[in-house]
Amino acid sequence: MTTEPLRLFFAVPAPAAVRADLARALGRLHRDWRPVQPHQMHLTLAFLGAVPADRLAVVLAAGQQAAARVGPFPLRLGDTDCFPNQQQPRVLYVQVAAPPLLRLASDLQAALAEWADAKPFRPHLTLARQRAAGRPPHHAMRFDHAWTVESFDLIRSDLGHGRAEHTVLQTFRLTGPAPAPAD
Ligand code: 2AM
Repeated sequence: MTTEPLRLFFAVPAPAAVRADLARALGRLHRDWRPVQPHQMHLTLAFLGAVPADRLAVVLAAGQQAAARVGPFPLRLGDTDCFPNQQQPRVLYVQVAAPPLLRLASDLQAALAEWADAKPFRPHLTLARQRAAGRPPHHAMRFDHAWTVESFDLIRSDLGHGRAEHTVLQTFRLTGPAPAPAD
C-alpha cells in the first residue's frame, strides 16, 4: 500500500498576542493582498516538501536533536519588506533578528538535506501574499514585538483545494544551552 507523502515544515509559531497585533495591522492592507490567517503566522525554519510517510521518524529525530542543541532565546520583529523585492512585491514579510534561528535552521537543513529546501535561510515571518500582480502593499508597518522562543513545531501542510491547512504534528521544546549574550 502506498500512502501520500507528507508536506512538512518546521516553524516557530508566533505567540497569540503578537498574531493578534499583526492581524490588526494587516486589516488595513489593500485587498490585492491576502493576509496570512492569524492562527497560521509562523517563522519557517526548514521547508521539507514531500516526505514519504514511512520516513516521519527520521524527521522527528532531527527535530529532537536540533532542539537539544539550542536553549530558549529572545527574538525580535523588525521592519517589513517584500520578496522578491520592493519593485515586484509578491510576499510581504516582517524581518526577524535572532541568531539562534540560523543555528536551528542550518541544523535541520543539514540533518534533512534529502528533503530540505536548499535555499539560503532568510529569517522572516510572512504577513501577506499578493493576489494580483503589481500593487505594492503601501503603508509602512513596523513591529516592535519581542518574545522568548521556547519551542518550535513540525507542521503538516495540506493543500487541498483552497487555502493550506496546517496541523502541528509535534512540538519540540528547546533544551540546549542558553545562547551566548552576543547571539
Ligand atoms: P514562508 O515561510 O515564507 O511563509 C508552508 O508552505 C510554509 O513553508 C510557508 O510558510 C512557506 O513560506 C514555507 N516555505 C519555504 N519554502 C517553501 C517552498 N519552497 N514551497 C512552499 N512553502 C515554502
